[in-house]
Amino acid sequence: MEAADVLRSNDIGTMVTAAPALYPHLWSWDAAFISIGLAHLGVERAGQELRTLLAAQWADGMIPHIVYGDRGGYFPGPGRWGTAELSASAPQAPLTSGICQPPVHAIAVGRILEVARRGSDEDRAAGEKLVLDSWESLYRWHAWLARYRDPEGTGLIAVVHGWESGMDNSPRWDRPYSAVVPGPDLPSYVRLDRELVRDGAERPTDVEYDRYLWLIEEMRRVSYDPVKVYETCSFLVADVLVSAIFAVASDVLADLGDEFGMPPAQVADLRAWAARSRAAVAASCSPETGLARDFDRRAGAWIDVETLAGFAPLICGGLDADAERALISTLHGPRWAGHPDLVAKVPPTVSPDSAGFKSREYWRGPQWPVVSWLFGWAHARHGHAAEAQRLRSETLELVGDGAFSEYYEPLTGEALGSRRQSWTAAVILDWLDY
Ligand code: 2M8
Repeated sequence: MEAADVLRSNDIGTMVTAAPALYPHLWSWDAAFISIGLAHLGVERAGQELRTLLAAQWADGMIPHIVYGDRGGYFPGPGRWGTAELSASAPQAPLTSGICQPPVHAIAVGRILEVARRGSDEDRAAGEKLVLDSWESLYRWHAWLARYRDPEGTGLIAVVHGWESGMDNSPRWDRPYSAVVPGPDLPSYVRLDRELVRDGAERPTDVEYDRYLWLIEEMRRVSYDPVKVYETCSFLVADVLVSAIFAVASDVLADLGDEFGMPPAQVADLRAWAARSRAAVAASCSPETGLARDFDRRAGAWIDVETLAGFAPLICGGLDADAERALISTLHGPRWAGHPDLVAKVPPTVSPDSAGFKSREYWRGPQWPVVSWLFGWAHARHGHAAEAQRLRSETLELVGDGAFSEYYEPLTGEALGSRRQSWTAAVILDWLDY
């Protein structure tokens, strides 16, 4: 009931904001997870959430990472991006940011349909209508990623900003960000997040923020043209977790396409993208650690930083059975989710045994319930039922304080970041209704 209350109280009518104060707008991948939670309260409202997001899809196919509502309260706001003035592809309304986030949306549509089919006739009809109404938009979104973020057809999808990964300040990005040098003409700005999360150690640093804002300047200068962004942006990294999500979401979308009679040529595209990305994720694995790696396209080098993203092959499959079993054991073993110092056996974003581990700092160590759900969903899909159950019960334990926090301190279980974060409540609702 409390999880449902979080979603209802963050619902401003047209959208469920990602969090009440810190994130008072709609975020792309949050909206997908939120819609899964909403499905348990009513399939129609779940579909509406995705429709709000898809209504902001750019003409070229990109789904933007933020869709702004009409309240301010977040920096950077639409004025800082200037997408409506600068890009012919961006919508004039609603206003959006100029980058994207991980493509989890087809996963959400698939899950909503499952939930809908267990409900009333109206729920079932609403779930099926959502598939029919969203399929083409999602196909165009996947086509955009394949075309503009992997123009050489490697299978690894690139991000041009740490925000696009969703794991904004992960140590994965430290080296690529060290090559992002803000110019003296970076317009001044005032962070609002630091007013809302008082403990600075829980948020990215000011040095990091300067780089985040500088990348926006670079993109403004090429009017968000995706070809020029790819060519000129000083941050360009092939993201192995985004690629794994892209692969499995393409599988889900292709299966829905077959079932609902969508054009066979488009379904074939999705299957080809899925196969290519799955193979590329598997091929990225480090011979030493077995973990998948990002590739810094600007530096031309693999990023050998050990983080939770290294378990990307467990999201999309594609390893041989022995390698997959070994990776599962590592994820649930004593260096990661089974680390003896953790309060709950939920994977931290960085292992406590890693030099880069920071127990309170955002994507540098804390446990994120939403990421745990994603791994749990993938475990169930790939036949690892016991491990899926463990993630579910351990995450429910972690969030048992009822704060529905954005993230948790792994060594103490302390709630961190925003309270009443929508995607945390949403995945808990889904798990309670399994
Ligand atoms: C965080 O990112 C935003 C920028 O997009 C921020 O820090 O202001 C990340 O955790 C991201 O993954 C998430 O989608 C967003 C909203 O919850 O917050």
